Amino acid sequence: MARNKIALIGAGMIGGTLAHLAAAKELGDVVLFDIAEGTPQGKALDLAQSGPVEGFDVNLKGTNDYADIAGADVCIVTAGVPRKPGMSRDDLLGINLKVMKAVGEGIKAHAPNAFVICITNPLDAMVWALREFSGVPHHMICGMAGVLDSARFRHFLAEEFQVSVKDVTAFVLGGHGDTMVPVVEYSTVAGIPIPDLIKMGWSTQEKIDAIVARTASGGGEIVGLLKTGSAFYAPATSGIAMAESYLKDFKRVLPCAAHLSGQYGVDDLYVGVPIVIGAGGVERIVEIPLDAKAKAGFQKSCDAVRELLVACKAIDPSL
Ligand code: TXD
Repeated sequence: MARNKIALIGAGMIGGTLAHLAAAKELGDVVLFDIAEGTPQGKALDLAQSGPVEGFDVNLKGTNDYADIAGADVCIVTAGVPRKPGMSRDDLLGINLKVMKAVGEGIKAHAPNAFVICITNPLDAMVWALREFSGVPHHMICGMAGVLDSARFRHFLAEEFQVSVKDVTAFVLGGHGDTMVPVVEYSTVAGIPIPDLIKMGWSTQEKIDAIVARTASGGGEIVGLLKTGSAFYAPATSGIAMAESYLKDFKRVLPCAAHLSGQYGVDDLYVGVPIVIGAGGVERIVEIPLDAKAKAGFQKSCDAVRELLVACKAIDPSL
């Protein structure tokens, strides 16, 4: 049986980390694509040379030619520019929308049957634009944001509760970052919801509220520290979890930006909801009942995403 083929469109900080994780986990052969000449080729060769030490047998190739992504099973897209201090994710829209057009055309021409995972920011708008430009079916594309936001939430909760991260689950909805909606009633330690943990004296409402706020601005906190770019280890790890669930038909239930066609009362919008990712791509949208507060937060998130789409259409009338 031929190995899976994973195409990474963008060989920057996240792209290089994606390649490293995909190779170390032997998810399949890796093609690193970028417009920067030398970067994908250099990173692919360097990673290949780590193979004998790490013990992985996969082929890694760097390229500036879209033809080399032909037949990819998965395409993970990080092409574009990241934030610098003082920039919002939305400030990236003008530049990265043009990048999504080029990437979408590359995927359409060479890997139309791939499962596409978009990471480029502003994520909720870029995944929609990439779908428009690439023409892939709605169930074969989603955006990585919620897995990262919930990972940040889970890390802070595990620290607060002094328990293993393995036993902390987090439920986030909505747009990436500032407008994300953590649903504390569905976030648990070993199945015990956070409100019950507060009643059990494990924490206080104030501390949990502060954790929610820190999670929502988690990306900006790292941009402020790094100064030269944004987070890349946790984003790459999150993208790989989604790719692995597709390639191995794990049917994981993960928060991702997916196409809604009426679920949550939302039609024709990509926004963060829990989905089931298996060999069929986005196999199911998980629709949970929301209380008034969560419903209001989710609606605010959807409104913010729709505003970004208006901005996209103003820039590119073909959308
Ligand atoms: O949760 C999330 N979705 C976010 C996403 C988490 C963190 C970062 N997020 C976004 O991912 C970030 O705001 C950026 O939009 C992307 C990629 O971030 P990264 O840190 O990897 O940026 P780099 O290191 O600048 O890499 C981007 C690469 C770089 O090598 C460019 O040469 C390349 O993209 N690039 C292109 N490749 C192909 N085609 C085109 N047109 C192109 N333009 C730039």
